[in-house]
Amino acid sequence: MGIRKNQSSLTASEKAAFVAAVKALKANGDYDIFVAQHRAAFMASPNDPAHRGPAFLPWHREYLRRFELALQQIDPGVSIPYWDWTVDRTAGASLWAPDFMGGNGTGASRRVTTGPFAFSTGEWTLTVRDPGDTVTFLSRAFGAMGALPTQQGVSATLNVVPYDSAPWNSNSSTNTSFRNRLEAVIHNPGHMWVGGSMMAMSSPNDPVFWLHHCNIDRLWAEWQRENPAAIYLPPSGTPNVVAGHGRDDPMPPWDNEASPPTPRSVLDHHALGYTYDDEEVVSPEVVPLTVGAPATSAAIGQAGEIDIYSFVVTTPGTHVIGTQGSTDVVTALYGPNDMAAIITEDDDSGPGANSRIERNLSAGTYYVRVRHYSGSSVGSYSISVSGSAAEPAIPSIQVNGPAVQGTIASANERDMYTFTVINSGTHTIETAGSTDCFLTLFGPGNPATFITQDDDSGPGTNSRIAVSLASGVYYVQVRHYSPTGTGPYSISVRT
Ligand SMILES: [Cu+2]
Repeated sequence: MGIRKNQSSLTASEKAAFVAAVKALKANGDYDIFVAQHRAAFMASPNDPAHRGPAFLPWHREYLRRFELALQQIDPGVSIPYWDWTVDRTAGASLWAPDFMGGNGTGASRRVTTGPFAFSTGEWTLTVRDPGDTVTFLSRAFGAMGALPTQQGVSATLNVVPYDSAPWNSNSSTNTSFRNRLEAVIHNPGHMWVGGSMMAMSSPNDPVFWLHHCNIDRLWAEWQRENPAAIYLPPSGTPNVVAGHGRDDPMPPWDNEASPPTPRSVLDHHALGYTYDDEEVVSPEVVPLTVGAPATSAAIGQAGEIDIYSFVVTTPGTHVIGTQGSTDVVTALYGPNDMAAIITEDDDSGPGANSRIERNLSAGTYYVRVRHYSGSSVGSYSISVSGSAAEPAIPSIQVNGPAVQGTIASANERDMYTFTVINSGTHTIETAGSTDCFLTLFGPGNPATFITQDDDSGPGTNSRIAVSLASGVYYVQVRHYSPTGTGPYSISVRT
């Protein structure tokens, strides 16, 4: 998972790598495509899919992530840094040094003449510009218009709930719309303080755009963490909401893709593949639950912790995900087969302060995220999943956990196990014992997707599969090599 760091903490080589990747993207033409997408969004006004509406945050999250992935095509070690303007508030900040963003503009034209993005380098010519704009060099005018947001202003913004409110545009009250407050009161002044190129519809021409928006995205992520029950608003189909801004609306300009991003699909930034360097430690392990099995005991061990579970539905039908105990936990359900696709969230539908989600679920793998209702509290709980239909329980194997004992008790028996890969990499699945076992591996996410099989690569007649696996849920089938053979064995998965 890529870590987005505070730009002030980057090493000289990290700064150089970011700058080099940005300039490579500029040189190959892709950078200007990003600039054009941002300009096109503005020019679609009043039907702008990206600004002055609820999707301001999701649209830019998707946009930044695509930009970051493009940078990583050039240098996999690069992530977008963020600019915390509540701390780095002057032209003297290292952000503006010649080894990073370069400095303020000079002269009447406010031309940037220092750093890697100065026009004089010959490598930073503005080719995508607003209509009528003929200026081909980067310009900045620090502080000429407006002031940078303060910590006080940011804190007041983070306290606003709900996410958004009618009329779902730039007129939404900044007391009842977190989005509009963050957009209008925090984000817009950042563009204005930098000035020059950052004032344009083509503002991504200034590379500091990405660092500015990265900080906006970080604040949204922080707000989401502090308000786990506050869902994205409004739902699709809400009257007078511009297309692309409803929760399940495909977001232009990506709406013609096979599975276009929606505001809902980008709500979990971890699922998109990145995190921020200031996030509290999140329990990294996905704990497999079995439908119909006894409850699993767990705890929110530290403030802000999120526990993640997975379970596999093989028999479609009504399922109940419930917590037990005296801790006020909030549970969110995701899937099928997509850790980022939220289905629903619940706080207190169960007994006491427990959560309870009852849903008709199709076959597939589901994920459950559990956190304390209060971001500052801890406590123990237990969690279980039950299904209305008799669900054949698939025992799970913990990666690097103890070997699981099994037996081929009758001719032609096939034992199925599941395991969850969190960190992609080489995994070794193998049997031990004196029974001639045969392994078949399936997944990820689908017990019908064949990966590989093995008979005797392990010691003796044991089977061993060593394979590089991406994160996800896998299924492994054990049978005897002989259709009539039986016998005990054990099975393990190790990295
Ligand atoms: Cu924008």
